[in-house]
Amino acid sequence: MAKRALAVGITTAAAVAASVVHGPTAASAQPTGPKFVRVVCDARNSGVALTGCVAARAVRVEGGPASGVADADAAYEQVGRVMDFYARLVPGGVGSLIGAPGRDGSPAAIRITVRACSFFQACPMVNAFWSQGEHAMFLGAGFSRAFDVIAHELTHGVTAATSRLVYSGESGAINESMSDVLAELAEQTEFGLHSAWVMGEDLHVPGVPNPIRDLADPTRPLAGPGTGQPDRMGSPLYKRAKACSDLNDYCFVHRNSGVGNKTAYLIAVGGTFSGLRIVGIGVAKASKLYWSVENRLGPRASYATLGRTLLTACNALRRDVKLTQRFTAGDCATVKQAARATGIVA
Ligand SMILES: [Ca+2]
Ligand SMILES: [Zn+2]
Repeated sequence: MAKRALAVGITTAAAVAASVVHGPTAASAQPTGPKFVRVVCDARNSGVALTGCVAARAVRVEGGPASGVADADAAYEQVGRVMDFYARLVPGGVGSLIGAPGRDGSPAAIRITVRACSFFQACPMVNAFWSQGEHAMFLGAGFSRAFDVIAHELTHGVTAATSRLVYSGESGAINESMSDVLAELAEQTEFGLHSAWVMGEDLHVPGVPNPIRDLADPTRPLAGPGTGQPDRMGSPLYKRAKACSDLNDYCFVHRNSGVGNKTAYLIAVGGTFSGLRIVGIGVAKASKLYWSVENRLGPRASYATLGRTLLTACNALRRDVKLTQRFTAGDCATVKQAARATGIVA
């Protein structure tokens, strides 16, 4: 169990089961006031059931005083910054999309349990995951420090309420990639370019690779020999299996996400890859592009679908005259070159 967690990075089967069973929440109408409230609970590494993080049991609630629990206060701040990022992309943000619906039009709750342990892993839990069924994030001890990990988990909530990418096979790899890509775009938007396109660089938890994944060069074997990710279709690192289950990480979703990650890196930053020279469109435009893609993809998308959708989304953004940074033909040429370089567009 622990081995799987280390090999695959930041999510668990529990999160998947919850999102598949319960599905996304319909957005609730919230005409005024804040669109979400944060509710932070502390499981103190005690292995409590992963339910019931409500205000009465919380160590910190929206607008309330700091808890004094470092993990709880860090998570509160980090989730706020992730929500800020999404509020830049979509009017009103994503609180009503991913949060537990409040009563009588009160704001949706984003529930975060820190120092959490699950039935699937020992305490302290060396992982983090999102449960769409609970509208809640669960962070093992120390995981609150990593903004990109928190943004990754919260983006699973966004994905479950938008594209609903099935967490298995190629659509599962794209689901994972959307979490990495939007997390990294969020981190660079909120904190600048310090993080160099890697996931989990602020994690200092024994047994967890630092970083966990590299979007600029997914092929780096960060968790030990043989753990590199494919950076293009046709890579020998792309892993396939006949049947997908939790035993093979749902057909290697954390492995094959490398193709999507590399594509996004080339789109945003650029570089020379597969003999093609690509001029990046930057973090701001890439964020708009991936938000649009997240809303255009369907549950069974393949990498070929992602390639087509990136082009469609870019061309639609070109026609959007309200954008402060207009998309150009050159931007969409970049998107196409990047997608060709990783082989998701012919
Ligand atoms: Ca990062
Ligand atoms: Zn994930």
